[in-house]
Order: sequence, then structure tokens, then C-alpha cells
Amino acid sequence: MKIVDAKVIVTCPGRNFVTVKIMTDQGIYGIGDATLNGREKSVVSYLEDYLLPMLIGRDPQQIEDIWQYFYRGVYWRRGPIGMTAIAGIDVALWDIKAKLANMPLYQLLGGRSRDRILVYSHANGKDLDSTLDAVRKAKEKGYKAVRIQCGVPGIAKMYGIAKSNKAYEPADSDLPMEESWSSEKYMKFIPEVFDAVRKEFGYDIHLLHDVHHRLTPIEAARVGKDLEPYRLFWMEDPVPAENQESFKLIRQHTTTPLAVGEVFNSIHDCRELIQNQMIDYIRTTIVHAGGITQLRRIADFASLYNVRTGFHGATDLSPVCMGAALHFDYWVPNFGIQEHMAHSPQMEEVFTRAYEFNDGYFTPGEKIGHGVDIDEKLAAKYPYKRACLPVNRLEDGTLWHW
Ligand code: GCO
Ligand code: MG
Repeated sequence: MKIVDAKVIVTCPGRNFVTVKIMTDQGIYGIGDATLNGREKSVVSYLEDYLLPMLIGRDPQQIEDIWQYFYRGVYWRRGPIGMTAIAGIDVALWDIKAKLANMPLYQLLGGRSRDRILVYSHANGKDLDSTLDAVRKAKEKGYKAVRIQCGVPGIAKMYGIAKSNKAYEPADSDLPMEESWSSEKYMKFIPEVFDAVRKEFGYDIHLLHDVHHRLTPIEAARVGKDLEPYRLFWMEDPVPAENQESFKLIRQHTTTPLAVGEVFNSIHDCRELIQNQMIDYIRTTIVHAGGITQLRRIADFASLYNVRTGFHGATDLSPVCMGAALHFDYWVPNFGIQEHMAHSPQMEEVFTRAYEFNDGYFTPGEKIGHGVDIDEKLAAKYPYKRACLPVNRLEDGTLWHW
């Protein structure tokens, strides 16, 4: 069997998505997500100018060797652009292999380890009332786990809060918009938010929260401690993870579970945090970390330390990534939870999917392969539009972590 053609499809049905499509001499094809929010074209160039030409003529069944060729065989290893490009190819190859085997992808991975996949939704509001309202709506839709983000009094525009009538964080500005931040105001307010949520909804719902890398280690330790009475499922990205020593300090002070890793792209980024048991959930995703081939290794390594998976699943990860992730979640023994933010109907017209939501849980579907496909004609109607994520400044103008 041979790869006869490989291409990249870029489409913007409301936001930009990059999809790799690999064709074989037997008529079977596979697709993979290679979207890197706000830096899409760099991945497209890496694929078109370098990786895809090297694929032609290879046997698509040799997923491992192709992965090693693009990772080990390249002097410049790792990094979000290269690893996202490898992921796009890797998932397309797994899709082909599952189709060849005439199986849904999860069967090829080892079969399912659970009946259904717990996902968390988002509830965000500009103030407490609208946040409580959003939790109510998520519950009505059946979600059993909800991530809470709430505007902080005195902070004008901040991470995680929707503009009216829009999904939060639309990444729709041609050049980055600016947001603002005050750790002091946030730290004072956030326990009040969780107090109000638990008072109204009780403890029979999982609550999560994303700090989005904004605190110092001792501040994160304080927030973790203050949130302990509200029994969070997790506190995410409390500090930037470049200096992983920081997590020792946070861990010494709080039993609030920690989730980290959505910006990681290599098993080496995850190793220290996992092996020192400084986190509880690893969020590294298929699309940003070199595909299923590397993520399997990360998940197996994590299982040795009781660290469970909790993959990133915001809308900037395409339905192709979501489909592949759900097959992975169905199989992976140390599964924790999966993030879910619904794609718009327009996006779901371009990407057809086999996965299904039912009462707070997903199943990946029984279609062979990963079950997600792209309508290329429709995709062509939505040309790429540059869209940047915001940047963030402290109140005195200092550039801060976003
Ligand atoms: C999350 C993430 C997202 C990211 C976004 C960046 O936990 O879902 O933090 O909100 O910011 O996916 O592209
Ligand atoms: Mg996050």
C-alpha cells in the first residue's frame, strides 16, 4: 500500500481549521487535525513545504516509522508548529489504518474501557448572576461537569468571558486585542464565585476552573487552599509551566487537584510534573502533541503515577481532533474527563461526525476510522481569515501571561 497524495485543507467556517488529508493507492483516505490557534499558516507551510512531499510513496501502515522519521529524523525537534504538523499526519494515518482494519479507531487501540465518556462544558458570565445562569443552562443540557469562569469586579476585559452573543474567546481580531488583569482582585473574588455556585447547585456536580497561567506559585497555593471547601474537580494551569519547580510549592499547600498541559507538545514537557506527582490530570492533546502515537506514551507513563487524562477540547481544536480524542478516551485506562465546547452548526456542516452527546457523556460512534470527515466543497466556501488570540496586561501596563 502506498501514499499517492497528501494535502492541507484550510477553512474558516466561523474560525480557522487546518486539516491534513492523505490519499492511498487503494482509494482509502484519512484525515487529521493540524490547527494551531492564531498560528495556523505556519503549520500549513511546515506541512506543505516539508512533511507532505516526504510522505509520497511511503506505506501508510508504517505509522510508527513515519512518526520517527518526522521527529527523530529532523534535527529541529519538538515545538508547537512541528508537533501539530506531525499530529495532523499521524491522526490521518490512524484513520487509514482503522479503515483498513474495518474497525472504529477505539477497537484498534485496544477496545473500550468504559461505556461512555464524561465531558465538561463551560459556564462563563460577566458577573456572578450571569455565571449562575450559565451553570443552570449547562445543567439543563445534561452536563455533569462544568468549568466556571466569571468576570471579576474592577477588571474590564479578561480571559474566559464571552462578548455578548458570542462564544467566549472567539479569536476573531485581525491583530491581538488587549485584556487586563489584577491577581489581587481575582484572588479576593474567586472563592465568592464558587461559594455561590455550591450554594445554588450543591455538591452533586463537578466544578472546574482555569487560572490560565496568571498567578505566581505562592498566589496559586493560596487560591488552591481558599477553594478547598468547594471540592473542585480541578484547578487548571495555575502558573506558567516553564518552571515546573513551581508546582512543588503549590502542592505543599493545597489538596485542590491540578490539571496542566494544554500547551505542551512533547512527552518531555510532561515527564517531570507526572513523575514527581505534582499534577493530577494531564491535558496535553492529540493535535498539539504529535498525535495518537505520542499521546499513548504520555498516557501510559501518566498511569504509573495515578495521573489521569483530561484533554483540552476548546472549539479551536477541530471536530477531527474531537473525534480522535473521543476514541482515545473510550480506550485509555486512566481516563479522567474530556473538555467539550460545542462547535457551531456551520462548523458541523463542514465536518461531519459520528460522535454523539447524551446526558453529559459522549460516545465516539461505530463508524470505521475516527468517524469524522470533511466536506471539501463546503470548506472551500470559507477562506482563511487571520484571527489572533488576545494579549494581557496588568493594570499598570506590564505585559502579563495570557
Ligand atoms: C481551555 C483553554 C482554551 C485556550 C484556547 C487557546 O482550557 O479550554 O485554556 O480556552 O485558551 O484553546 O487556543
Ligand atoms: Mg485551559
